[in-house]
Amino acid sequence: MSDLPLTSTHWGTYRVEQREGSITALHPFEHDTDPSPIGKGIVDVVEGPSRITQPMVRKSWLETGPGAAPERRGRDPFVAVDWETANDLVATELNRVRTEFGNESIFAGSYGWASAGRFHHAQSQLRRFLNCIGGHTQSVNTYSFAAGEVLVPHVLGGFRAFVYSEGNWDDVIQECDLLVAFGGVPIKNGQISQGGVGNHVQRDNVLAAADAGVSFVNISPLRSDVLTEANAEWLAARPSTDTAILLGLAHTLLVEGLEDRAFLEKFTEGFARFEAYLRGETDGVEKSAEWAAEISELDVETIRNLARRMATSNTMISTSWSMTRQDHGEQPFWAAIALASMLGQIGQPGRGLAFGFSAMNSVGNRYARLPVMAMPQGPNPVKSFIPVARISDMLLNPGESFDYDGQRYTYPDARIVWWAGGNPFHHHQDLNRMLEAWRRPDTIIVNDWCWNAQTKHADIVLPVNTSLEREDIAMAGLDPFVVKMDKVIDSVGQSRSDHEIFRGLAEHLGVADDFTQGRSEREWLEWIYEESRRICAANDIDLPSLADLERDRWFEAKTPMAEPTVLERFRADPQQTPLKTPSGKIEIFSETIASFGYDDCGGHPTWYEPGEWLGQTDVGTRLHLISNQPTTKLHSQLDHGSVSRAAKISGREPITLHPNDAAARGIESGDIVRVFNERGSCLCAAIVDDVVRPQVAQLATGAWFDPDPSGECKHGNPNVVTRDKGTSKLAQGPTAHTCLVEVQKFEGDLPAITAFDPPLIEPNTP
Ligand SMILES: Nc1nc2c(c(=O)[nH]1)N[C@H]1C(S)=C(S)[C@@H](COP(=O)(O)OP(=O)(O)OC[C@H]3O[C@@H](n4cnc5c(=O)[nH]c(N)nc54)[C@H](O)[C@@H]3O)O[C@H]1N2
Ligand SMILES: Nc1nc2c(c(=O)[nH]1)N[C@H]1C(S)=C(S)[C@@H](COP(=O)(O)OP(=O)(O)OC[C@H]3O[C@@H](n4cnc5c(=O)[nH]c(N)nc54)[C@H](O)[C@@H]3O)O[C@H]1N2
Ligand SMILES: [Mo]
Repeated sequence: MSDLPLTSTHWGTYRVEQREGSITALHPFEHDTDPSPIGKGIVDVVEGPSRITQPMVRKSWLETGPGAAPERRGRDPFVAVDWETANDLVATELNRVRTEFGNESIFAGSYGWASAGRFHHAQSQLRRFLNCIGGHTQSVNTYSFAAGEVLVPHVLGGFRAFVYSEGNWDDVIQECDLLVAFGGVPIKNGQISQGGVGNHVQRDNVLAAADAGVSFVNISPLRSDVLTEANAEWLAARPSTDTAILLGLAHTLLVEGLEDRAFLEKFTEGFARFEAYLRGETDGVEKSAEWAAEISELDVETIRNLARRMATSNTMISTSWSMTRQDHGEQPFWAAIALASMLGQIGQPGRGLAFGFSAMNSVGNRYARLPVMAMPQGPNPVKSFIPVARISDMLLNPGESFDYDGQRYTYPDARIVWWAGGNPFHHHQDLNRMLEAWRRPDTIIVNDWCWNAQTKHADIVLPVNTSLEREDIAMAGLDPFVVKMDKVIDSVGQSRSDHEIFRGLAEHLGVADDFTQGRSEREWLEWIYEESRRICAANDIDLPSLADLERDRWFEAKTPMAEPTVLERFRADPQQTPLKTPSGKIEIFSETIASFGYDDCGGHPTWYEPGEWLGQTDVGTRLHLISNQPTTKLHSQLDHGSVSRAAKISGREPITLHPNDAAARGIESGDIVRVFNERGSCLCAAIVDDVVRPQVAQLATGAWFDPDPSGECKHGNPNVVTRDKGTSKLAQGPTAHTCLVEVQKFEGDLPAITAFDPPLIEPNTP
């Protein structure tokens, strides 16, 4: 087995078997102690009807050119063309838009996860190519934690420097008594690490912490967000009320004199302003435990007792990334930092604050991150950008202005939209609104390998090969394993790597030398690896020669973290190692943010009523929908594969309902239900289980959008009903987790699932 070629994915490393040029099996890597089943899902879909094997052009677009019948996107047949024709069409369209509108009108934010592998990173290849011809409009921040990425730098002086390493399992196991996890410690999410995983460690760490006597508190609408074996206390709060709970805990500390005044004095800025708010001096509302209990539907004494336990234990607060994907998603992170500051334990081992244990496998491990080279994108002369989740706003409102992190900017007039390595039909909220926006650009180009909703809604589809069809190196820096990814089979059909696609286009546009710098794919790979080796060596990390790596196929560069973390250094010496904030301290009050004058994000952690939630007076029979990350796949990737399909019921995505809510609607496990609100509707299959709290419905993301003629998704994609509003003017992050829906039993004839069928393809008859 260990002689078989290796491949790396975001969900793990696998040995690959092939016979006569076709993939026959994937086996877990022998050094993975808790391998993810997700990988096997690729075997039956590398080839087959859902694979795109030739460049494709939407029929109306081919016949009448850019802007043709945009309402027919997703409905028109496609026409298969050869690469020469595809390159001609794309190059001509790029030149038209560049000269008539300027490069700003090429939107290539192209957000998404693509595949593991340092060289074949789809977005880098796309942006490098576009930067060779004058640049493109970008997107900033992530769907993962936009609100945290923009807020936390104002409060702690950075975000990425904290998110993976502040708080680690070794110290939790040794030092922590009480782990209070907002959004839990979801092992399902620990299957993933961006850029590749060698060994999955989250489950073992949770079990070791439980064995060591750590008490887990799971504050979440889902009991299963902490492993059963950890015996967590489950506080099933209303979704999107974390900020109120955090404020109620903070208020309890305050009125019971449990706050660490010495810590607040020495290490934080502006606590007095926050204290006045907690005491109700600024708005007449005390943020008491009673107040928090009413909002969250937790028990008052539970909140009070938790505050007391936190003050008298070695306490770690873990804040799941999901909290940033709710309305006002800046606030729970800020309130958690404020609460941890009041406890005074920040910067001590196993205590204080961690950003989302098990959000990915790489969170909470105390080893040095590998400093590695990325595929260089080159300078982008275009300065225009959007916050990533404002894609529909941009397309619907060209020329209009928007707020973001203290400034006002203008939406560009995007004429070309280009996606390589991401899927907005998976990731974006309110898909019906997005479909409206999707009609605005003249031309939509997508590089992808399968007929998912996004390729079906494109004008020009450029077929890429999968990572099993090209060589690469997995070396994202987050995971200690470096894996030489073998090319196991030839490219399926006429598919090409993203690099090869852009090299072809660069030749057409006369910028091939700029794009390739004279290097072949193999020479780029060698260059990226040798550069990474050099940078690692400068940081005392020795990577093997490429020849040795190719011989052994993998290398574990596990180097203990040499340095204390930022917060450990800050606690040890706040004068010498201040935070990179204006005051050098933790900004419980931020003059900077206050100076922006936003009505939806003021100068200190604040409870703002969410746009939709169970506490609103007209909630009626609606349930709160949690569209969390799926267990059997990564986002939309491999939804068409065997592993994801095995978890569906009657071919539809399962939705979990509490027995009370199911009974009230006459719904039983296995029934098909319609989930809907004013934004849209979808069909799913019910699982009735008290693993969710009453009034909450849980429907994971990832089912490929499969609209019937009326727009109802037959397959269960939650983003037809989620809301498309920014977290606030500060971060403008997505708010998918703040969403109310009606759920009804579906009666009538079940429509067939067409999500995995290719579109109609016509031969090219000139
Ligand atoms: N309702 C709701 N929505 C959410 C979330 C939520 O919690 N709730 N979470 C959000 C989050 S955190 C995220 S990160 C996003 C994820 O959203 P995305 O990252 O956009 O989702 P993926 O399905 O990973 O999309 C990757 C696409 O790249 C393609 N691909 C794979 N390899 C290659 C390659 O080598 N080249 C090219 N060109 N393409 C390739 C895949 O086929 C797939 O279509 O979703 C967000 N959406
Ligand atoms: N298997 C798998 N793993 C993944 C991914 C995947 O697609 N599949 N995606 C990866 C990516 S891109 C990311 S960004 C991370 C995201 O990691 P997270 O943000 O942690 O992911 P979620 O599953 O959205 O949320 C975790 C849990 O938070 C709970 N939750 C939801 N809303 C609330 C709330 O208002 N309050 C509280 N307290 N809890 C709430 C939900 O019950 C949910 O199960 O996951 C990564 N891991
Ligand atoms: Mo994410």
